[in-house]
Amino acid sequence: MTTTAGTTAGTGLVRPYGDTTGDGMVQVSFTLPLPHDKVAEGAAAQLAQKMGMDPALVVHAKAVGEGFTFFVVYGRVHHLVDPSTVEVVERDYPLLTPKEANAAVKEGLRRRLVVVGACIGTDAHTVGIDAICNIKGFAGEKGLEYYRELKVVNLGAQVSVPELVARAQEEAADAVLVSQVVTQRDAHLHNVRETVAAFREAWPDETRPLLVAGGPRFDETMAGELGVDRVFSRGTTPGEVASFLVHRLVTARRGATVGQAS
Ligand code: B12
Repeated sequence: MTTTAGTTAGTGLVRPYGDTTGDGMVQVSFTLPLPHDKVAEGAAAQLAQKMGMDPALVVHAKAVGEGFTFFVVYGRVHHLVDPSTVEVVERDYPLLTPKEANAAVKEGLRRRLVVVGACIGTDAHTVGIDAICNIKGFAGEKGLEYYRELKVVNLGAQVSVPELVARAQEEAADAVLVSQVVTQRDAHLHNVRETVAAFREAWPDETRPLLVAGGPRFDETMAGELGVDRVFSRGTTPGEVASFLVHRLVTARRGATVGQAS
């Protein structure tokens, strides 16, 4: 039984909706390596049916270059999803204002906290790392360069892993921020793994800079699998990153020292 809110009564299960609540309608888009004709449209509908859409209606088809067609298909799925089984990375540190972050670094570290950022590999998409690092910031928040107690070295685009290691060593970085936007052939995952391996080789675990990866198509639950300390994804704000760095590099470490001493 489906309630008007699109949830299945009492179970917490939900289904998507398009025209009327709980109707199961979804829209997907994809490209097939076929010239645009009726056969191609039929193939698109067949693919959507095999993906579980029934009925599946091709609502848009457009030739994109020779021998390829882009499709949008609208149709009904019958699947239910259970939000209670979804795994997410919840923020496990307090959000600090720049003033609070500066005060914590000043008191806890007694020197500026050094952050090196870069967009690595052949990736030239710097808008994301700039949104986090540059003073002008993102989403109404100032970037890390605004924080008086942070020294930010933003290396920009297409930085090689050896260059990143060398600069992190030279700057005695406390944290290194790696941005990856292009995901073709899983380049973002390969590049981050290469970075992790290089950092493990260059530093012993106890002194290795905190390694943070970010970009719109990362799955935040993948930090452990990739070997980084944290993954940030779409819509990250500079304040979240600053708060995380202060938490891991200052507050939590001080807490550990205090705890050990007592
Ligand atoms: C602008 C842009 C470009 C510009 C980049 C200019 C620049 N200086 O950055 C130019 C024109 C150069 C460009 C080129 C290309 N692009 Co482009 N580009 C885009 C576009 C339109 C916007 C990206 C962007 O700026 N987003 C805004 C920022 C603020 O968002 P963000 O990057 O997600 O960053 C946020 C978070 O992810 C996070 N974050 C990001 N990095 C980090 C790092 C850390 C440490 C942390 C904590 C957080 C964090 O914080 C940020 C703020 O919230 C996207 C499509 C789109 N709408 O997203 C395509 C897109 C990324 N580009 C794409 C492609 C394919 C290319 C090219 C290969 C095209 C070509 N054939 O030449 C080239 C590649 C060039 C190269 N060598 O990398 C594809 C990538 C597809 C894929 N599967 O990987 C996209 C998705 C477009 C598409 N739909 O096909 N591109």
